[in-house]
Amino acid sequence: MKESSKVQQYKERPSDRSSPACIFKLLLGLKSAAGQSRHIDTDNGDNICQDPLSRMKKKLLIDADTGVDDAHAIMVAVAAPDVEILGITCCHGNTPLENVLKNTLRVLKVCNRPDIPVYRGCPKPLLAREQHAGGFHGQDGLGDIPDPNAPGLQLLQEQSAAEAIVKIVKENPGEVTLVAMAALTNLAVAVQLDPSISEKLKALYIMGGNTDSRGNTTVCGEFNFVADPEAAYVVLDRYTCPTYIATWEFSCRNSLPWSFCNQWFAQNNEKAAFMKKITSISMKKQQSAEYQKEIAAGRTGFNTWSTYAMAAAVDDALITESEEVSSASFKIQKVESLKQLLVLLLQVAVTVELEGTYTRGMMVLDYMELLNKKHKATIMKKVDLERFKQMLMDALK
Ligand SMILES: [Ca+2]
Repeated sequence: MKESSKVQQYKERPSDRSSPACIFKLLLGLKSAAGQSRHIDTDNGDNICQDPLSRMKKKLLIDADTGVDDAHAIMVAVAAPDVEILGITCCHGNTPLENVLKNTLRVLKVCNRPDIPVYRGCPKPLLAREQHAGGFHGQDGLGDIPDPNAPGLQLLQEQSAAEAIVKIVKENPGEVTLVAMAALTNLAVAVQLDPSISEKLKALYIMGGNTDSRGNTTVCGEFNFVADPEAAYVVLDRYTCPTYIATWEFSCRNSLPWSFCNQWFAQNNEKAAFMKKITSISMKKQQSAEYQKEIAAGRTGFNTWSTYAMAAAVDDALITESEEVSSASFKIQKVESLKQLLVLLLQVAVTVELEGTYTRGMMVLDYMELLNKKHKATIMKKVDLERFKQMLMDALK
């Protein structure tokens, strides 16, 4: 086994740089320079502990099929400090595209953020049969609790989702974090329109795929990847920016205690009431015996799938250190910081099965490096659940 001490670098949130935590991290960084396989990103020494006045907001672009969990995730992003949402591109998925568009506008209305641009995306997969998850999310995708005063689709931007992804990424090179919470059709079309966006992104966070060949839609397939396997293949093949994946099994292993949901919904305001209403069907479904069969080595509890990817994207500044503990064909990193959200990560090349009778749409992890892919994705393994809960609570304040 080849020994290696390759160092991972993660961006420091500018607003943290003048804090005591920043100073502590810098001290750790000096320690790492003395021979430890740890590293604190120093931005080449130019940009450490800046004046808070010079801080920049993190730029997020969201692709969604809103969807109950995507609604949760959008509300987490809207509530996050130091985050600017450049737009939300909508895709078919948990519910038909027309519902996704309406639902996204409804969520932004509850958040009092109608200014965030919303874009119409692809209504169907590239090749696969169109499918939805109304049994889980409600037939309208948002708990079947209609709002007679819901915003109209005249609020949508004229540009298509794929065009908007290309435009926004090119206007902000190296600055945009793209959070993909739906089938990956819009992302696949966007990179076909302009391949250069794959390296102009700061990072890509995906909710989708699986690691242990456990499915939630087919025997071996997670919904977002099964909903458009060809698009998932294209995205994992063509996007070469740092890529982080919140898989199905990861979300199961980090599900929330039911008691937390009671606390979450108990906040006495419009957002909490909205959240409780739209989540009701999904919660009942997750408490059913049928759903328990889907849970992969997880624990009983509430799972808000996309929100894990969103939380990691919003809070990636907390991934300030990594340690390589295996250096064969893949790497496992322990992430250590004062406040850690993701505490264990795995780096490996990934792709998607397109032809299997039982496995079409299943994510494939290339531990043996037989695919000869240079680009490795980072697979999330474990989350700091207390910190995650706090982000969810803050989303309803
Ligand atoms: Ca979704």
